[in-house]
Amino acid sequence: MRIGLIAMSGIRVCDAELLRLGLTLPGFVERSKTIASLPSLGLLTLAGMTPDEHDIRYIEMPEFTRSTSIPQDLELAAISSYSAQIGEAYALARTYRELGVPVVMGGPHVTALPEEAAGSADAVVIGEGEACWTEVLADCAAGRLRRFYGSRESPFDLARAPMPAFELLDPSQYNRITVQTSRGCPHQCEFCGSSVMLTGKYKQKPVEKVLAEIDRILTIWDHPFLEFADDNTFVDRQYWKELLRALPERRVRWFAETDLSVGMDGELLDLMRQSGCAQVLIGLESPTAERLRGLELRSDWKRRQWPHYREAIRRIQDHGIAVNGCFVLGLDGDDAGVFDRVFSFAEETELYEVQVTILTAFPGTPLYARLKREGRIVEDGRWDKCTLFDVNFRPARMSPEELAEGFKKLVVKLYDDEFTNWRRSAFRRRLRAQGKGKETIHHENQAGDPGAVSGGGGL
Ligand code: B12
Repeated sequence: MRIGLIAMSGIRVCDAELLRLGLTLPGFVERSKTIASLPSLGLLTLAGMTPDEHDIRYIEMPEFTRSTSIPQDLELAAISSYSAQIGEAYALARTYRELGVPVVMGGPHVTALPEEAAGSADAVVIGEGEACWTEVLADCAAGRLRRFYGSRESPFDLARAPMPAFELLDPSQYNRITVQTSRGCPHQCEFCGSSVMLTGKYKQKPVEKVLAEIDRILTIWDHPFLEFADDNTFVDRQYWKELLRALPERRVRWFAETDLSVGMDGELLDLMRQSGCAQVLIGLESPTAERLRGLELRSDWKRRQWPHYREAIRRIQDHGIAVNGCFVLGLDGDDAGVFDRVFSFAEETELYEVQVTILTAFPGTPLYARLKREGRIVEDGRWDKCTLFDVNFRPARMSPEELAEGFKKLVVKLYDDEFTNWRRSAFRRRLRAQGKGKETIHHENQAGDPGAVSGGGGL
């Protein structure tokens, strides 16, 4: 079969003023450019396990309207999308069906709402695609696609993970490549819409498989920048120490999303730095201890870490690894004072990078279920608002408008050129003071400018 693997790969913000600001604020623009060039690892992974008899094409679809030209000669359209672009993904699916091309859809959004997706697609894959992809292909070839495949309850064993087909990418179009080492996260935050949506079980890919993926990437890109696309990298420190010891000889630079506990392990931080870590994104969530209470479903781990926030950030940055501190605005205890508190925290801790997002109720999350019960979802079904920058719920101690306005003002202050440069030079100054200036680090591990913006990421 001729299969089109179609990634809905746009970056979305509905709020027109925020969009306008995003286009002018340098800090915002730089980061958008960096992250917008990530390929769909989900589809590349499925491509990697597609039998050779099929002809596969990887297609990026940053936007779709009725006038967008699309490849017509497909025998199966396999579409991947997150919530924000799902409306366009459904419209694309319906267009293909009108052309007589069968459509299969997958991803966290359709996993949460399979019936909704089945209104536009022939088949919907729930959960991890690897578990049923070959069955979908066989059924499609035989003309007997079922409406639903897979489930969240039948997890895929990552020891059987296929090699993603990185060779489908045009190397000149991608400045960073994703590698996944794990799925799920022990913290179980109420709002999380990441791979915890696909599988309830935390699991890791064997180290040798991860290294094999990096080696494959190195056959295509000379100096790749890797983004570990885990919900929470470094949960298993022994696993990571083993992996990191094998990285320096591969001379890659990399970025990961994690929690604050890395800051407490000096050996891990040394290994991270020596192996090319440029930046870590850390879900700090709130500058206020009390806001962290009840954030996680199982324990109050982040609340208990709060007294160590400042020290951990300092220790990580003192290792030459930039911290991208991530805050969620609009948590139930947040009032209009939260915006100044986030700004002051960033200033006080000299965070190299700051990411602020608005609390977002993604369908399928415990947060969505609770807010729905409490009658606090605004315009239910407006999935295009699931951007992390638009307000799709009624905050407890502010109006939706106050949250949106306060957020925009904070964004302007945080990404202001002067403040951004001040934070970055503070980071470099501290490193120089310790004799770990740019040249030293560059010489040590070819990692280049520590924490440079191209090393950033997130979302
Ligand atoms: C890389 C990334 C991106 C890349 C995406 C590249 C791409 N086209 O996939 C870019 C930068 C473009 C991006 C954009 C956005 N992102 Co993003 N992104 C990520 C990130 C960091 C990693 C995702 C990843 O690679 N996962 C690993 C792969 C293997 O998993 P997967 O894609 O889910 O695929 C598996 C299954 O879902 C399934 N599957 C998926 N697709 C299909 C299709 C078929 C046919 C089948 C059978 C199976 C299948 O099988 C796969 C293998 O098991 C995550 C955060 C994280 N740490 O996970 C956020 C994340 C996915 N992004 C998020 C968001 C909000 C956005 C944006 C809205 C941001 C914005 N304001 O623009 C946009 C959304 C655009 C859209 N299409 O809707 C949210 C999504 C939440 C949700 N449930 O919708 C996440 C979870 C981050 C968060 N903080 O909440 N993102």
